[in-house]
Amino acid sequence: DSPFQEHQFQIQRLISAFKASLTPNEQILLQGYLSGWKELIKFMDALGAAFGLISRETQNKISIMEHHQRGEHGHHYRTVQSMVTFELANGLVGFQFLPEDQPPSGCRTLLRLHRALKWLELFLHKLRTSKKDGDPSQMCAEAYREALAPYHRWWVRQAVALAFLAMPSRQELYRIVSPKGEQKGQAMLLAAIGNLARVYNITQEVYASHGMLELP
Ligand code: 1PZ
Repeated sequence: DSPFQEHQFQIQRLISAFKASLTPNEQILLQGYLSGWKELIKFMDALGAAFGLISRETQNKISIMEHHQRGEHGHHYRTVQSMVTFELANGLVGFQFLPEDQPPSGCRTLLRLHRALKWLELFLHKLRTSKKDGDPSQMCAEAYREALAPYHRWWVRQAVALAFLAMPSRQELYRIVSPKGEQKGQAMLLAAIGNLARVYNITQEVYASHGMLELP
């Protein structure tokens, strides 16, 4: 094994992280959730410099979550559910506006990652079911229009559109996902999508039940 291996994206680690984030009684452990996201940063870094902005923004959101986890009330940030309960009970969610004098809430920060997870689920599904001549740039853009664009400001949508143009070919993507060939890759993608979707759906229910799907 190469000594650099842990810096390289491995879809198996992505699958394991999101799988491990889900407890038997459907609590979502933030540690697993965030390590899944850290694996995704490696994926973006493998795609090249054009994805730097998106990768840094992802790291930003992860850092805010980790800041909460290290804080005085860190033990409340063990699961999505305990975080929501804690921030709701203490008026920390920020339903009206984004505070300027303190870090953004865990709830509104996780919501950004949560929406992006839907993008990923859609994109991976398109990639898995695509034909040999499928164009990943287009798959990205379609998934983006559906899952994320409605929440992004104009300049962000422009920047993201540019990044999509730099998307590698389908063949190259499959090579990153699975060096062992396309068939194996499709099976891995299916497993990844299944685990992402389960975590997404539970989070979505938690957020919906508290009217938290539109936090500023
Ligand atoms: C392969 C890479 C595909 C990327 C998919 C599309 C993601 C677009 C994310 C663009 C983020 C760059 C600019 C900053 C955007 C922020 O305004 C928003 C909203 O946060 P706020 O301003 O409200 O604090 N940030 C986000 O939406 C977080 C997005 C996280 C990055 C998602 C990456 C998708 C995972 C790709 C894995 C291959």
